[in-house]
Amino acid sequence: MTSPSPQREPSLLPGCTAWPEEYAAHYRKAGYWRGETFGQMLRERAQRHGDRTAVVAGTQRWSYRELDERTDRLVAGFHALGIKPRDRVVVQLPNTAEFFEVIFALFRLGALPVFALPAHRSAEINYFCEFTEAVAYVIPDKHSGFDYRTLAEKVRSAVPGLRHVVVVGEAGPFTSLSQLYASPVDLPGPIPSDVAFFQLSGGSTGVPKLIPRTHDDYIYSLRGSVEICQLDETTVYLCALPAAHNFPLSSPGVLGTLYAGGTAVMALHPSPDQAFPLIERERITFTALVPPLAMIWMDAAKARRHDLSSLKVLQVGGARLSTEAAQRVRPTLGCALQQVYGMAEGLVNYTRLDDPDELVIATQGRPISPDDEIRIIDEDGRDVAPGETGQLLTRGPYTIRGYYNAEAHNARAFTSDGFYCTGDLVRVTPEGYLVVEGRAKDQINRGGDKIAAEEVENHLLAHPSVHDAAVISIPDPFLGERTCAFVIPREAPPTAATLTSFLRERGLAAYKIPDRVEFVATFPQTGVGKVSKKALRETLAHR
Ligand code: OOB
Repeated sequence: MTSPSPQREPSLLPGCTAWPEEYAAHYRKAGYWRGETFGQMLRERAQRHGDRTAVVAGTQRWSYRELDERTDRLVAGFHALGIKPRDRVVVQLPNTAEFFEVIFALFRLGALPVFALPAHRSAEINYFCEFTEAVAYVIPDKHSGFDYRTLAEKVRSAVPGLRHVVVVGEAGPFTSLSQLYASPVDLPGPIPSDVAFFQLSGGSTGVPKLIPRTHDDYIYSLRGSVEICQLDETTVYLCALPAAHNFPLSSPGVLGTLYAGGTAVMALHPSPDQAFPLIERERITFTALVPPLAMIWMDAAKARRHDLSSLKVLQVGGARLSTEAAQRVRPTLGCALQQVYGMAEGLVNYTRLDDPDELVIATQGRPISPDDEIRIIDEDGRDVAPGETGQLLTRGPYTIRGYYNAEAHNARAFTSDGFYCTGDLVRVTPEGYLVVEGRAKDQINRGGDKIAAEEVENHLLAHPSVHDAAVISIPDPFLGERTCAFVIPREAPPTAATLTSFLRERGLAAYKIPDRVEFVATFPQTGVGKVSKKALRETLAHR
C-alpha cells in the first residue's frame, strides 16, 4: 500500500517548468486541480466499483478490485527492485492488461513512466533511456511478430545505466513481471503536484522532446474529457490505437474510462478483423481512431458481418479528417462522430455530442476548459483578425509550460508569458470552434504518426554517401501525408533501397522510414539561404 505524504513540500522534478504560482492558485481555486493522484484515483474506484470489470484484454478480465490489488503487489515488486520515487522507467507495452498494472504501480510508487510506442526501435528507445537516465525498461516478450527482448539486449549494451529490463511474458535473460508480485508494503506516495509520467512530443527537432505531466493537470484533463464525452459506468471503451498515446490514453481514452468506472477493452491490433468481433462480443459503446483507420473501418463495415449496433461514438483525431470521410461515419458505422484535435503537450479540443452536424463535420472542436487560452498569431507574432488563419498558441490548466530538460528549445517553443506554440495553422469559427488548416512546423503527420523532418534528416546524414538531406511531406489520399526524402549524394550515389535499409539498421521506427527517396544535385533555397521545402514540394508535384 502507498499513502500520500501531504507533509512534503511541493517541489517539481528538476528539469521541469512549474506553472507560475498565481496560475496554479487559480487552477486550484477554480476546482480544476483537486489534489488527487492516480494511485488514489484507482483506490477510490476500486472501493466504489469493486466487482465491475475494469479491463478486458484477450482472455483476461480484471475487476477494479483485482486491478487495485495487483497494482499494490507490483508496487512492492518495483520497490524491491530498488525503483524509487522519481526514477524514470521506459514503458513500451502494447494493448495488454499488464499495461494498466504496470503504469498504476509506477504512478503509486511515484516512479515516472516514459510512454514509448510499440513501433519504436533502438534509435528511439536508446535515446529515451539515456536522456531520462531511466533505471528500468518494461517490454512484452513479443508483439506483432517482433521480439522486444532482442531490442532490449541492444538497449542494455548501449545504455549501461539501465539497471532492469522487465518482461511481460517469457523473460529470457531478463526479469519477468510475474516474479515481481510481492506482499503490499506501505510507502509514501507522490503528491498531486508531482510529475506523474512523460509523454513524447511529435516534435519538429532532431530528437523527440519529453513532456512532463502532473497528477493534478492530467486528472483534470480526464475529468473534463469524461464530462464532455459523457462517459459513465456503462461505458465500454475499445482501445484500438496504442494505449500509450495521449489520445487513447486520456482523451478520454482508457484512463478516462477508468475515471468514470467503465470498462476498457484492449485490442492488440486496430484492424476490423480484430476490432469488429470485440465490438460485437463486448458491446463496445465508445472508441477512437486516426483518420486512415476510420476509413478502413467504414469500408469494412459495408460487409456487415458483425453487429456494431452498440457503438454510440467514434472519435477521430490525431490528423485532419476530410469532410467527405466525416460525412460517411454515421451512414456506414451507425454511430455519432466526434472530432478530436489534441496534443500530448496538453490542449485537447472536442466537438460536442449535441453539436449540429455542420460543426461536427467541418471543425475540430473547442477546448475542454474555460481557462484554455487561445491565441492565433501571424508570422510577425501579431494576433490575426477574427476568422483568419494563423499559428495557434495556447496556455491553460493542463498544458505544459516547458519540455523536460530542454531549456534552449523551450525558449523557442514557449512565449515568455508561457504560451505553447503549437506549430499548427488554425482558424476559429464564429462559434468559437477550431479548424486546423495546416502546419508551420517541420513535421510530417503520416496518418496520425508524427515524424520530425530533422530527426530523419540527421539519420540520413550519417550515411557516408549522403551529402545533404531534406525530408518533406507529400499529400496522400489515404494517410493524408507520406514522407519523401530529397538527398544530395556524394560521388558514389546510393540507391533508395540502400538508404531505407540503412535507416532500419540504425533502429529507426518503421513509420519514420521515408516512403520515397529522390536524388537531386542541389536544393532550392529561400531568400535567406535556407532549404526551401515549399519549393521541394512543388518540384515533386511536377514530377
Ligand atoms: C495527438 O497528439 P500528438 O502529440 O501526437 O500530436 C499533436 C499534433 C497537433 O499539434 C496537430 O498537428 C495534429 O497532431 N493533430 C491534428 C488533429 N489532432 C492532432 N491535426 C488535424 N486534425 C486533428 N483532429 O495527435 C492527439 C492528442 C490527444 C487527442 C487527440 C490527438
